[in-house]
Amino acid sequence: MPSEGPDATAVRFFDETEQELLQAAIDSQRSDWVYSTFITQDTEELSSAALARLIAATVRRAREASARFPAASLRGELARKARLLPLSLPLLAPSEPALAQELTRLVASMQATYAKGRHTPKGQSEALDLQALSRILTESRDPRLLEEVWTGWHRVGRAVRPEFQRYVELANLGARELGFADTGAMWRSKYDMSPEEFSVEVDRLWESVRPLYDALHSYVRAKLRRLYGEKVVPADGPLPAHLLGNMWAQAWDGIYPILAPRTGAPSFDLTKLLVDRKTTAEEMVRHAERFFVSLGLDKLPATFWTRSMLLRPRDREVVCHASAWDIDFVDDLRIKMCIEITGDDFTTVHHELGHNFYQRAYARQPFLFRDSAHDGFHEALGDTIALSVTPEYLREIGLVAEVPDPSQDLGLLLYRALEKVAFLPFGLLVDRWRWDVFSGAIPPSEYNRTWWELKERYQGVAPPSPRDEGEFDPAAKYHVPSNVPYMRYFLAAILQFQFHRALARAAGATGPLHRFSIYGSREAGRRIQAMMEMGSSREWPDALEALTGERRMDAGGLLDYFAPLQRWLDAQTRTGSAPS
Ligand code: X8Z
Ligand code: ZN
Repeated sequence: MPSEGPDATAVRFFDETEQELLQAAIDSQRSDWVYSTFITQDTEELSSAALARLIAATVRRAREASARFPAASLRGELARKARLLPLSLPLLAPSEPALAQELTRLVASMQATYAKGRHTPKGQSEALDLQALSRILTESRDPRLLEEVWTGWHRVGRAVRPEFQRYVELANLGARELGFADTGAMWRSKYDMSPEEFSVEVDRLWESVRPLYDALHSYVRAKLRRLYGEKVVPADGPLPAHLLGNMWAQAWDGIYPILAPRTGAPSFDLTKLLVDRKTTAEEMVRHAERFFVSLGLDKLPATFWTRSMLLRPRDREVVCHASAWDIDFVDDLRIKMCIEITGDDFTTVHHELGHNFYQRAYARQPFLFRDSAHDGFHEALGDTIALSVTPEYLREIGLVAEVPDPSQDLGLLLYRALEKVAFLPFGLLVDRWRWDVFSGAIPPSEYNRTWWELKERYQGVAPPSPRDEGEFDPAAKYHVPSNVPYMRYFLAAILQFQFHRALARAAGATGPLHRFSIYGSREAGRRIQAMMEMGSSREWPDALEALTGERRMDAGGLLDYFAPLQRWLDAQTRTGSAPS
């Protein structure tokens, strides 16, 4: 029998690798699902053990691949698999099993601490969870209560700090064993360019949207000053983080009623509509599913409806932060959410289903390509659909009786900007901070100071009162204790408008982008499907091109979308008048 050529050996090696990793990944997902929907000491232990096994298998296979098949010896699909293999998980662990187990236990424990976080505001008898505290941040206009609630939640970070510090050390050991400088460099290596180039790329994108952010920030300051007075809201410098209607000041639409323009405010409120109609959580998800189906995509499998967790259970601790799952990497799709009947969660439901439709579309790819083109694509897809939840669309599906007059567009645009434009610097700074933590540029003794330095530099926000190193405020944000990379959301915030503009044009839009919905457009659906089914089998510019015809990430879509708002904001600043 002739001996196998080098290519055939590599093909076989990667086939076996993918089989082994698929099985380990399914095991890990199942344990993680049970843990996330029922947090106990036992499920914490089982899920961290399963993750440790998956990481160990990945690390072993990645080492063997690089030893047996040097990069230059592989071409095409095999070369791409070899590149993606060590990048397939957001966490690498040292090959010493005791250390790997220690690391995955730390992550499960940090995540559990966050999930169980509660605070009892002064004068109240009940301990409130994050959702209840967040509701107070949007509804109360009492700066003292807002500060109390903000500070109370942020205590959750204190207990996480020592675990986080050890996690950084161990995760870095794992990343270094596979040849990365540190975990941050590993995260930055997933974008088909060098880690350094990626860092420059995100700065380029940020610079292009910064003037719009600055204009919004000035407008919001003027409105807040008028409400809270000059002593609470300073004339310049950062805005107080507890007054912006969100625990991390990452989106400001929660206080839209304070910030609405005097004329041109929308005459309907999606939360109120949903509540008035007694819409259930499941109906919200059905609405979202119908949108995807209108584009020509298949309905969700029946198991989605029996296996998903849509509501917070009363009798056990769960991870409420929304997520989407594909347990078997084929079609065991689920979401896990603690849905509240709000316009915000209506958007989040579309976001999560975007993940599920993407997952199913690439399920026919080899295991190592069952991922989005880059992680920003995964996060952008459902948000792109949510941009098409326009008043006209809501009328079409019978949720509103009448479409507001175009004179109210300004309010709608402002609302969207408070959600999307306000988010941009936050989306950027979380990993600017973590990259420096992983590289050692930020030592543990400066974790909190540097966090607030970045919050001030990028977002222009400050804590209600000075914070010291006894606190650990980064861990009051889900993705930090849970080891979820965050730059993906910054990229998604830009990409979703690039997608929306391209799809709107493909669907025949002529008017302003913010008025257009791709609902029912088969051409938009074809492009989305073409991009999604590629998975990560090609470099991301190919996937971007399949959907948009463009090969570069570009904030032009976002700037076009908000152009009417930007003109209005600029006019206010130019005339020096207080915002109307
Ligand atoms: O974490 C999420 C999703 C789950 S992938 C709900 N998002 C970021 C966040 O909540 O901070 C969506 C927008 C940003
Ligand atoms: Zn997401």
